[in-house]
Amino acid sequence: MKCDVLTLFPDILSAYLNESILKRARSKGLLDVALYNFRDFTSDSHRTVDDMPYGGGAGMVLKPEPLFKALDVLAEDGVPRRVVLLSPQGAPFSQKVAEVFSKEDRRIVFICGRYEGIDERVMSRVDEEISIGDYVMTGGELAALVIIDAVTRLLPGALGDAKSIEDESFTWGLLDYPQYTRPREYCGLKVPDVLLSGNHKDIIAWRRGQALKKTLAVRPDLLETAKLSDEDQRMISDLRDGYGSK
Ligand code: 9D3
Repeated sequence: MKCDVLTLFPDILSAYLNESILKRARSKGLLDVALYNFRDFTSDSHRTVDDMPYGGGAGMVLKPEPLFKALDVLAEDGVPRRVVLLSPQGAPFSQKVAEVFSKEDRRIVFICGRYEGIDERVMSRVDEEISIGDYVMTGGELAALVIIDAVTRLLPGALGDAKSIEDESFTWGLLDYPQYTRPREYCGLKVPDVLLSGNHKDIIAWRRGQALKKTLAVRPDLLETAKLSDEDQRMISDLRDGYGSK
């Protein structure tokens, strides 16, 4: 993925982009992120980015000029771009949207809002508006990082690879089963015997059961859309009837 981020606080993003998986994806050339402070595209001596809302009301509104100017300067390189505004009014981000972005050939411009909002005329330059969930943050920077993070791990070669992606397609739409590592017993807490049995079929079945049970308990809504086998359906009915106590 190639992207540009327009923000008043580029340092918020650079810290996260310069660690771990994202750092490695960037050095491998899988992820290309350019950060721009749109205050640098103001033309007044005070470098003003916001102003009072027409019609009155609390808070400040981001002025259109710095964002228009930033988009104009980016466009000078002639590279096609998809412009995404991060805002609480946006369509919900999801794993599906992450997959779409991971396959996008254009550069993606992420515009991060702040303050109470953005002058609506900026929408004339925006292709889509995206939200990361129904809660109010102080700006779009964390949303940009959430999206870049979720997309990056889908880029071929960005993760340790193959196996974990393969497991994902099997459990898609369900919550994860519990994981254990050494030691076999810690503070009196034991690893379930089945995981030490060496019986691969039993382990697969146990994990599937645990994933279904966890999903039923915490996110029953996910069971409406998950791909479930007849065996899964039977297990869920049993769990609903109160079998399989733990
Ligand atoms: C819904 C609140 N708005 C009512 C006047 C004002 C407002 C508050 C906070 C407008 C923007 C913001 C900053 N939030 C984002 O820029 C944002 C966001 C979010 O707050 N929640 C979920 N996803 C996103 S993406 C960008």
